[in-house]
Amino acid sequence: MVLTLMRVRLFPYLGDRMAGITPLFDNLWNEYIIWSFLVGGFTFIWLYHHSLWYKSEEGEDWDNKDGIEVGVFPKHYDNFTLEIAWTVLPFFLIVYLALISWGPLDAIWSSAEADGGYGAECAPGEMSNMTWSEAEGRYVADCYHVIYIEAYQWGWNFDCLEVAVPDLCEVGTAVIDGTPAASLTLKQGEVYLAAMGSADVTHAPWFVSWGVKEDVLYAPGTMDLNGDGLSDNMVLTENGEYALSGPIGELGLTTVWLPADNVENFLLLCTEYCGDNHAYMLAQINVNA
Ligand SMILES: [Cu+2]
Repeated sequence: MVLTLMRVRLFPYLGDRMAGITPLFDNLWNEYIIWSFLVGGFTFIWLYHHSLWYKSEEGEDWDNKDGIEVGVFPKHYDNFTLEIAWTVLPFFLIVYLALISWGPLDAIWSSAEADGGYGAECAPGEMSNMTWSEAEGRYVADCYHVIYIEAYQWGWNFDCLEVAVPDLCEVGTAVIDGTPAASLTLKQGEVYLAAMGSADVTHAPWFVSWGVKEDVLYAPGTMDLNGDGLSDNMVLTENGEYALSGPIGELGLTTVWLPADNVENFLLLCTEYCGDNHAYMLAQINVNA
């Protein structure tokens, strides 16, 4: 409880600095840092105190109560209470840290069921109106937009699916360090659920600024077996837009929440080693106002 208060008081600004679902992770990070300082400080003060305190001066006649002798193992002391203490106390600390780590993990995992506090899928033209909920410690929204991301060796294809308003989602190309790459432009204050499939091996997009990563697995629907010139994961609707050809789970797609909270441009990198050009498998993400 004290630490929770410390965390809130000492690092209130850190929570807002990073984006998306990361305030949860920022708080966790801060708490880990505090514990690292406490445990590290205690250990090193103890170590240096004992190293400096329990030493004899040069030429001093010292009382060799440990019977220290070159080549002989020093006399062994045993303090059962101390041993129990330094076994049990760190054990409680580790259990406690494991428990608080559960919260953010749960926030990620719940995304697969699309129940992350962002309501239902937006109707055509409807806006997410994403806001920060102090009570829940996370972003909440009225609704979310579904987009599609296909990974391949070695690049990314984006599709805005039925998010027809160009402001809300636009796919293009960018030149990154002289190399052409795909770009995805989203709108600030909107929440997106990306359904993702790989055309070959496992990839993992890392939305660098948002601190969000998720695996993308091979999905058979990334191929064009029905010969309509499209990845089988998508169908052409009457409005001339593409839609997913089935429920996300049935297509074998993974999902990730993308809450676009700041106006910024940043890179999307692959973080699952996927072959020779893995390091150059990037894309540009733009968030416009
Ligand atoms: Cu990759």
